[in-house]
Amino acid sequence: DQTIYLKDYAPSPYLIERVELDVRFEESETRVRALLTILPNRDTEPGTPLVLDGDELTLDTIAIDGLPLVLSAYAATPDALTLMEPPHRRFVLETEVRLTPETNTRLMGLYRSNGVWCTQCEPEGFRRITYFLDRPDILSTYKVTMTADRALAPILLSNGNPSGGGDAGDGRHYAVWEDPFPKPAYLFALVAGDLAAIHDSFTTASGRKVALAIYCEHGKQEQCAYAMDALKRSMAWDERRFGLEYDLDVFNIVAVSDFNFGAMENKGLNIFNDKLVFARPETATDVDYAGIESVIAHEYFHNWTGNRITCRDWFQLCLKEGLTVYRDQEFTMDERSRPVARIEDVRKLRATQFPEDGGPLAHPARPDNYREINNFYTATVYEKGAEIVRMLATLLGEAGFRKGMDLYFERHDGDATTIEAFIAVFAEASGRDLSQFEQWYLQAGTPDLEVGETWDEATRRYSLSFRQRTRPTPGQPEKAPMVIPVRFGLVGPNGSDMGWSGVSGGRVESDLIVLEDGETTITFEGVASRPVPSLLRGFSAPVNLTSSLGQAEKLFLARHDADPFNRWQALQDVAMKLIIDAVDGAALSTADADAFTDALVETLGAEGLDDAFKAHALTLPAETDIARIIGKSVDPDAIHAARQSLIAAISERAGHALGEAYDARSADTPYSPGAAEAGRRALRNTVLGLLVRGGAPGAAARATTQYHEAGNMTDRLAALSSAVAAWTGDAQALLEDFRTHHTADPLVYDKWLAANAIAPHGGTLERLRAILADPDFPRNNPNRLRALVGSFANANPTQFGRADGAGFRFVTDFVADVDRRNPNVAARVLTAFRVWRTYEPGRREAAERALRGLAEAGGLSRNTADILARTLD
Ligand code: BAL
Ligand code: ZN
Repeated sequence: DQTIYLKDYAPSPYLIERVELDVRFEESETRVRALLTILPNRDTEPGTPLVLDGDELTLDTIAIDGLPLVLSAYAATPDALTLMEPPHRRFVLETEVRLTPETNTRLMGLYRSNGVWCTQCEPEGFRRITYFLDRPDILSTYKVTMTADRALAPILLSNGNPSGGGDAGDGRHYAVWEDPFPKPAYLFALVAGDLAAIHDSFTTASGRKVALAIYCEHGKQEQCAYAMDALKRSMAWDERRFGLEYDLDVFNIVAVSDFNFGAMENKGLNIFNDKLVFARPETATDVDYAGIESVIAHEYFHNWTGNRITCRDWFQLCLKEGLTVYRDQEFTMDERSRPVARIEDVRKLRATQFPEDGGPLAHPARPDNYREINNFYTATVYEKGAEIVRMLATLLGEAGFRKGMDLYFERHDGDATTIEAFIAVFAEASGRDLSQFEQWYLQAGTPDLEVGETWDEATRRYSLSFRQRTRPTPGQPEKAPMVIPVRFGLVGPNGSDMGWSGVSGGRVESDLIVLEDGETTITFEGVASRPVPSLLRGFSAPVNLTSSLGQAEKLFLARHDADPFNRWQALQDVAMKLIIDAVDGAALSTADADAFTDALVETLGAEGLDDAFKAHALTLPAETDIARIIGKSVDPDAIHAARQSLIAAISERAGHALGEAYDARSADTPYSPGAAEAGRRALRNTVLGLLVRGGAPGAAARATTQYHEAGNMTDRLAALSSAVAAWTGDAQALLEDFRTHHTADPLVYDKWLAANAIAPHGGTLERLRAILADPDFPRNNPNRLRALVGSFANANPTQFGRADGAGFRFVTDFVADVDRRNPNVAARVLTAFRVWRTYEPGRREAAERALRGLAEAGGLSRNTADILARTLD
């Protein structure tokens, strides 16, 4: 068992103060010479061996302070370099290794993507480049010299600032980069290749001019303009909102086409998956533009939350990721619509994190053990981590939160630190005891929060009773009560919030109830009339709320709640109940269908709500979300049919209003990616989807027309998706047309792959098999693989969950194959099975058979074996 435990953390016996790397690129191999200035740590005994990490390395030469080592002084394997008895003083270790980036299909360490040398070091890729103490608490300054053929790699980039370069003879050249900020090895990066670029600059609040560049393959420069704009807005926002300025003379971004992550925050040299850089209206959708904006911001924000202050060990990953996601979410909210951004973040949380937290892969936001750290870049660490920071901001208020953040930077700049240290600065700055709050980082599982109410007409007394419970998760059978901030209002008969004259039974701070116990009853005195409670406004805590409110009260909130998030939530709740009742065999009543449709139509026509909000209001809960709420004996076909019949009922009743809304938003204005225009398109396309899936007369033809006439990818793809989702008579032809006319760009090819993959249609699997069997299919590119099989497994519940088990086998066969080349991609796709125990018995057995087959075949990577073992546990 190779489990690593948080409790075993100990400081490294040696430190590495300075790293000088000399990297020489050749066509078929790369030589890396490293000069490491090493010194023993404070309490290290003389004679303590020094063990440097390696991964598939071959040592060519080794010396200390210029003197070659005798064989007995060290041991070198591909995984480690051990110095038996290093000097008990500062010394320089010199090593040289040879790498073959051309054959590195894992995309960790140094590899080549489209001929460009690039790196990915987080979490443990640097050890694939040179022997090193590859742990985030080893902070070093770096000087990097790169030499390459001038024609093959005219661009040579690394972290920090450029500090020299020139001719190296024989058609070769070199460049030197120095990074003055001590950093962990996971933030190291280099790029060498023949790249084009766009350039710009940003002047910081204190007047320093920073040179900005985005590098990409030739011909793609114009597609980087939106990313550059997002970068400049991010830099300005971090100054405004958190007082954080950029600290180097240059900030470079490089777009590469083969990348495991979305992007990587290497100091001064962010490397991006190209799908999160390239955008133009003909190839990128509004969702792509928004994704680019948020990830550009996210990686930039890491410069302070992650790079200047980093993690002591990988258990603390949430320290940088949860906080940085919170920061990028806030950026999006400030740049776009706050309630719409909140709805989108919560939808993502429920689609990705809640199922994780409720299944076999559940883990605390700060785990206390792992077998493979690559498997902990999860929705829990990222999205729940952001929710935890958001709750902290809710509890402390904006000014209190900012005070804590300021103290965090003041106290910990330059540190590799912990979640405890993060919480401690907020406790100190606010004078509050946050020890119970810290449980959010330590305890896995989504709390269930049940609420009941009582109203005493005679005394005008209104009570809310809360009961919280967190179900057991792997390794945590018992759960403690959590601090749950519940933002709320008591909505009166006219739709406005009512006041009260007194409150007892718990902590209430203006519009915030703070729950701390397993059970709490709060009584409000002097309430004018029986209220409808609006609870968890803005989704103030990541919990599953169930209340005793009936459908009529929910529809009242949908119309009147002062909190737009809860207006949306109320509609979701009503739809969820109607669909689940239908799954349970209760036919949709005319009265229910009318009442729900009326509320939707009213929302559609409401003044003061933006189109993006209305688009979300008109989107029914996803089938996977319905399955999660049902929780057991799940039959994806029954859920699909029930959801489908509600769509049909809406489309039948509201066809006219929907058609008018569609036409009213059909003006052919030039494309702009701004929030208002994107919202208009989102609403129009949501309406189209309802009409097409609802079988409204003429709707299928309308989708076909929109597909052909679309002036941008957002509208074209939406039309295609509606046709495919409903499998209209034209669906097959439209898929063919898209393949023929729009897939020369690999990022658009991904859209075609995903459109095929998510078709809820019996022929889907066969089509996917044919696509994968094509010898030209790019089977090493993570984006292509995820678009095809990731989309299928995560976003096509009826076909992945086919009763005959063929969908499950398709995915496990794929995982077995891809795992040999890229364990990260394979392990990630396999996580789709986290729901397997929630299926009805037939599907459950089929899924288990597929998983056990994968286990029995053996030979899996540590990444995939870990996910598989936990999934089956
Ligand atoms: N640190 C890995 C990519 C990201 O979260 O920014
Ligand atoms: Zn991040």
